[in-house]
Amino acid sequence: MPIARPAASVALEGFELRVLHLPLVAPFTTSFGTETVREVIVVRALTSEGDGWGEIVTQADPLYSSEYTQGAWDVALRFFVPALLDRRRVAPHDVAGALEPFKGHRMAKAGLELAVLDAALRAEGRSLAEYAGAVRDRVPSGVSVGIQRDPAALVDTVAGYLDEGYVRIKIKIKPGRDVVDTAAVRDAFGAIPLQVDANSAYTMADADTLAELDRFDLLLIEQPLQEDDLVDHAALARRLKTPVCLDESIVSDKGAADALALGSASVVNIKAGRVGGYLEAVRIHDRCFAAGVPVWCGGMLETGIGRAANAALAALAGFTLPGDVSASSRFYARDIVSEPALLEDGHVRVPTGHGLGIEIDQVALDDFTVARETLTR
Ligand code: NPG
Repeated sequence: MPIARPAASVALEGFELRVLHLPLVAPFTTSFGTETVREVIVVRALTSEGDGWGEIVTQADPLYSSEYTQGAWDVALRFFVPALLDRRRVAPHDVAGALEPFKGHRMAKAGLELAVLDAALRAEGRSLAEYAGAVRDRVPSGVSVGIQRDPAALVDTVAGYLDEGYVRIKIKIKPGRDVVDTAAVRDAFGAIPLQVDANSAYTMADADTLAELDRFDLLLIEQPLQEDDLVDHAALARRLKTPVCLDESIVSDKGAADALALGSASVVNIKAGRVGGYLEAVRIHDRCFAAGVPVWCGGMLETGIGRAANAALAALAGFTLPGDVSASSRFYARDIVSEPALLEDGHVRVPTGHGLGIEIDQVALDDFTVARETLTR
């Protein structure tokens, strides 16, 4: 459903950007590398109506996408923040248009838009969930499990998450660690809801191996091929029984429309950062919902800021598959919000407070800050 009542504008006074280094509770390994510290940019919009918070979900290195933290920092401070401060008043739905002349850098745009959205909704006394049209007050919580030392270690790790109550397991795969890892988890845990994520580690030359995964009755296989391989994904989707889900390939609503028209995906992972913001994410949801295509909310190891926003997004009607919306403790021993997301009976609560419904833990924020810059009008 399109957003029923847009948020009013706020008078922008400035933006504060910080780079944070948050230690992870355990290393997180994907087909593109291992992270032990989450480097992330936190945005604070300073407005006459009050502050708003956002998060730029880039990683330190451009391995998941072409975006990376120093690039986002530079483009945000050099181009995006000045372009927004040029306008005296800005509403959340104006942000994308104001930044549209600048190509790409969707994660940076999304983080700035989120901060404006939070400020505007707080000023109005509305929650993000209410604004976006949420239909649930809690969302089922899936967990993304990185590649482990060996399949036995993977089984141990998955057992721990199942004990905690996660309702869906996603395992990362890469060539050589696909069929064996998936078989190990299926053998150990039977018919649990299970899916795999390749983070674009394969080509069509691997189609036979990927077809072997069909026997595991997976919910889906996520992003097997390269970001720009929509036609190959369509060919692979015809070949596999396992539903193909796209992540990296979908960077806009238009891209989602193209992928659906081509048959490149029968499920879509929606990440607000990847598509340039929560408003574009809602548009993709609406398109998929109208087309009967299931969507789920992806994760980018968000802090409590983005995690709260993701829980609100995942509460829309079309999010029919559990998302990577896990408890904060999945990644962090200490978060930067005063009430980090908890796992309760396999679910995460949708925040009801105004805006994102979070309170920043200012001490934690300062402790994790490694760089800071403020631009004002
Ligand atoms: O639960 O936040 C989470 C992590 C989910 O696996 C996850 N994210 O490819 O989807 C991904 C992956 C990722 C994380 C990608 C960080 C890029 C950066």
